[in-house]
Amino acid sequence: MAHLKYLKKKSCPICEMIEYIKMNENSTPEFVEKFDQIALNVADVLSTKARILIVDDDRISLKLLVGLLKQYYILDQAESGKQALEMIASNPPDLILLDVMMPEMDGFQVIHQLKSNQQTQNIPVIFITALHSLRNEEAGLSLGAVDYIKKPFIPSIVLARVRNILTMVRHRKLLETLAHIDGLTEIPNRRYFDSALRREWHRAIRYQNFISVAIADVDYFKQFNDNYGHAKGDRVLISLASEIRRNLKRPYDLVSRYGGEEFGIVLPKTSADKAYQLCETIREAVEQLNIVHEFSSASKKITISIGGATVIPEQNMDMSTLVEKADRQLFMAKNNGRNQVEWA
Ligand code: GH3
Ligand code: MG
Ligand code: MG
Repeated sequence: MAHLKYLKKKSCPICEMIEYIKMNENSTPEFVEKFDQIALNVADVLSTKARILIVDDDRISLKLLVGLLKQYYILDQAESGKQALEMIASNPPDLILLDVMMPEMDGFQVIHQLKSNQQTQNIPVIFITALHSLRNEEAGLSLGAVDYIKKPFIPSIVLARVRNILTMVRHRKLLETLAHIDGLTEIPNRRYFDSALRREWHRAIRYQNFISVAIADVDYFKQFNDNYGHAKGDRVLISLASEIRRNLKRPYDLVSRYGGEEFGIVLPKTSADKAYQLCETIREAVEQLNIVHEFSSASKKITISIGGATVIPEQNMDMSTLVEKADRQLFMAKNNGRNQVEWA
């Protein structure tokens, strides 16, 4: 519960909203537990110290800024535009403080590159510069900088502006976090599945690794809902989500709520053999939950069917072909009698 105490100390509208919902719904423990989970994700965002990259070829000015900010933030430093771009690509910061006048590549060129790249275009940039003319300020802002601070700067003003912008960054991250969580099961949703799969797909192309995808679907779930009620069906989905998640051991393995009673699983760097075995373990684990389902023709318990597929993707391959393959295998698993895993 430490995260909840942490949240209470923060004045953040989203945290207040979560607290409000919790207070008003405290009659149902599941509901409170669900919001505790969301709060945990929110606390993760809030408790992570923001990272700032300071880019300046003038060591004195670099030192001044570091001295000012180091007790509040994690700082990276670059002394040229080129070095900054490399650091941003390998480890994107939350905010960039960018000098304009630098040899070889100036700050305007740096921001231009950042804004033309989808991976970096949303990182806020503040110019801190000795260029005082309105024309330069206008140029900096129109290139997409969020602020333009003139040297010699006033420390308290820099600190306040940095803090304001990082508050906005944090709110955006919170919204992104909340927008990626399925409301019922508390696991990532379909939107997150799509973006995670895209990321892993490109990584698999780059390093020529296996990537496996599986779709798990509850057997005769309509019958379950019709006979035991939708609320009980919802509780089954919550149990299944946490059971599948419990069986994924590696940090980059992912389970998400893919559709109504379907779960999408992404297993990067996993061969067909290993992925099949893991899904077989998951299928058994679900069976072992022993959730009674008298109306299932596959078993008298809740079971799942899983279809999966594995590839080492090529540059020109479309990621959706892998999901379609897994879907066809799921169809086969259903046709062959359900409560089984089929793999391609
Ligand atoms: P099959 O073995 O072929 O998959 O049969 P099925 O009955 O599971 O499949 P069908 O596609 O006919 O029905 C899926 C059911 O899943 C229908 C719907 O009531 C249920 N379902 C989908 N989303 C939810 C949900 O959020 N909560 C609950 N309780 N049920 C859901
Ligand atoms: Mg289905
Ligand atoms: Mg089903």
